[in-house]
Amino acid sequence: MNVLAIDIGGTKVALGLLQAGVLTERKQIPTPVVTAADAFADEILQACRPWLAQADCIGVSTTGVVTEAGITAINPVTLAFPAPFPLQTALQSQTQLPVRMLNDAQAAAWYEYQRLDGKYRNMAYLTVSTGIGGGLVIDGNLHTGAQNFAGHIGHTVIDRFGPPCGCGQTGCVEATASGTAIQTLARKLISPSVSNPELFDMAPEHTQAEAIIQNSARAVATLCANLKATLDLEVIVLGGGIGLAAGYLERVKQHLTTKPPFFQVELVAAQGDHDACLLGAAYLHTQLAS
Ligand code: BMX
Ligand code: ZN
Repeated sequence: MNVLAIDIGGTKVALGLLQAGVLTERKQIPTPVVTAADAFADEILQACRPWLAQADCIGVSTTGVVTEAGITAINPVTLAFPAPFPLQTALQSQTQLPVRMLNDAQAAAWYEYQRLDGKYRNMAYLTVSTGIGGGLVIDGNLHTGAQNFAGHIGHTVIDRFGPPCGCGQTGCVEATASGTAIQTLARKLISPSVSNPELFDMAPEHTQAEAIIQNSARAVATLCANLKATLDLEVIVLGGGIGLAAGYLERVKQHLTTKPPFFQVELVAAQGDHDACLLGAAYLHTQLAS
């Protein structure tokens, strides 16, 4: 079976064609800035038109909560869709192909769980990227909850005196530790034009750059400890542009070692690397029971 996989983020959309489970084509486009789902679907499909004829189905992973009505941002600052955004219906009617859609971190969690080959039954995938997202596998089942909201751990409050979050709360982990939060701090404290990759490059010789990254890693370690206490997980898989940046995982592990033993949990990098969510989108058709 050939799957057209689509991963929608706040700033970019990754597209891939998987043939017999292997990613044979991949490209990336900026997230279209349109308000109608039909126009959004059209722009995405234009970008992968040559692969479409070969696709038997479409799998979509997206930032935001996915319900039957469409996609709804929890943090509208990172995704400018009117909610609910009926993209699944739009893709279906423009292609006549079966379309499945899930939150990006939930899709990646299920993919990473399969890649762990049955070694664990209880795990979470945690993405530290534009936002902070999560997906949970409990007793071998993807846990999406009553409204598909389960796993939105970026919006658990870590510091009630912390920064305001786009979700409407104050002091969420996402507002403290995400790529967006890191960039905001770095631009305020170091230079108005510094990028996150530059910040990671300069960290070994720049105390303030290192402190900003450590501040994020410390918050993510606390999040991991909270997850361990809530769900008694065996492993947490870390992904996302920040999560996979050089030395980030090691910094989180270091902070986690300061927690009492029951709160510690194994931490590993996503095997799908930067494509965990894209591969998760394809897996919605091949591995996830409907
Ligand atoms: C936000 C939320 C989650 C998402 C997470 C990571 C929105 C638009 N998104 O917490 O649904 O999983 O960000 O998203 O509210 P990413 O775009 O950083 O990968
Ligand atoms: Zn929040």
